[in-house]
Amino acid sequence: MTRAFATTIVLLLTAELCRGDVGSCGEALALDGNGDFVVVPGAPNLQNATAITLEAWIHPTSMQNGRILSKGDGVRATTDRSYDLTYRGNGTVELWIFFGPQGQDKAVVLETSETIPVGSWTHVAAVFDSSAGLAVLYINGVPKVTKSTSADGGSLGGLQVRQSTRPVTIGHTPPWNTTFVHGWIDEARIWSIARSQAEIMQTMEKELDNAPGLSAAWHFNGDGTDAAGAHDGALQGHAGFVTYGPQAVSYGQGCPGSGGFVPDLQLSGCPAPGKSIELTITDGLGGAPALLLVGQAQGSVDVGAGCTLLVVPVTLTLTLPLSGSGAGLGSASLPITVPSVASGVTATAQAFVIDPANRIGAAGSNGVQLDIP
Ligand SMILES: [Ca+2]
Ligand SMILES: [Ca+2]
Repeated sequence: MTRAFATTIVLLLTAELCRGDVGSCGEALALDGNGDFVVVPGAPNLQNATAITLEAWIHPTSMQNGRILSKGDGVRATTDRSYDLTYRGNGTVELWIFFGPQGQDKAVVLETSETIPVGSWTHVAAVFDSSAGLAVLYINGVPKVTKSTSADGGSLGGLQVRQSTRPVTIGHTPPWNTTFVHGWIDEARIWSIARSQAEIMQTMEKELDNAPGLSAAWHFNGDGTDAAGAHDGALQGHAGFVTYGPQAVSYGQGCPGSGGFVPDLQLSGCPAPGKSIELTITDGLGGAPALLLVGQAQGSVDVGAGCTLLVVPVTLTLTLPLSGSGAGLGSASLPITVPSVASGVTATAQAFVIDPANRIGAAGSNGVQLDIP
């Protein structure tokens, strides 16, 4: 498997580095299921009457009834409500949309038969399109429930989403204490358009700052800021943030070359199958070649002059030219798409920069270990 990973590294040397990691790696809103949520002041483009799309990633810690995205008082079909995207204590997902003025008993309810898992990420999306007369509930980009009629049997065509006076709330609908999400939410978005399945799938794993029809996008990367507009969220209770996904770890000691500089090796990105990572060497001798050693376990073999081989066994050696010139000014980056066949693999890497200032003819970097889930 490691040899397959190494071979694929060679094949993908020129792979484009893309950012598309939400749901695999990142930072998310963390809610403890009791009093924690985010509140966003209401605005017309958070409840567009004729077309709306709601999206979020949800990672329940335990399964209890939880409101992912809602706008309204959560009372009845006739009260001050626009919509609720929610899941039940049994894990089924529901979309409720309310139509017309308050007092009118007009709603559509979509409920999945399948359930979302505890302890892993699921993408949920809900679309209402008045002109098409359709409401669709998606799980991981796949339409699961589609309806063309409201609960009273009338057509959805031409209906208008009720304009609630309430804020948008993420992770809860106040004041109901049985609606707190216990888990993590990432990349919640509200659109003023009805997005297609293709559009949902194209962007579900990406962070979006701006796009036509995008009213709000909460990345939850350490705060409740809306990246798309002015709909910043305020954290309530003990709402906080969590970093999720696999992380590469640095280990061992490098050894110096020209000017006493020790090359540094770092891995950034999202080290999960199908995702993009980047290995970067810095602080080497500019203009010199670097040998990147790839292996499957940490090693500690004294190779002299204070240098240690940190990768054992070496299954692949790549040569990377360092840019720049002069001691400590050389750097190089290697973008890699992690292949799906690498799932479950441990990979290690170390760089040696060819450098006559060291008695063994090279300066060594620290090691990097990556455990691919
Ligand atoms: Ca995030
Ligand atoms: Ca709490």
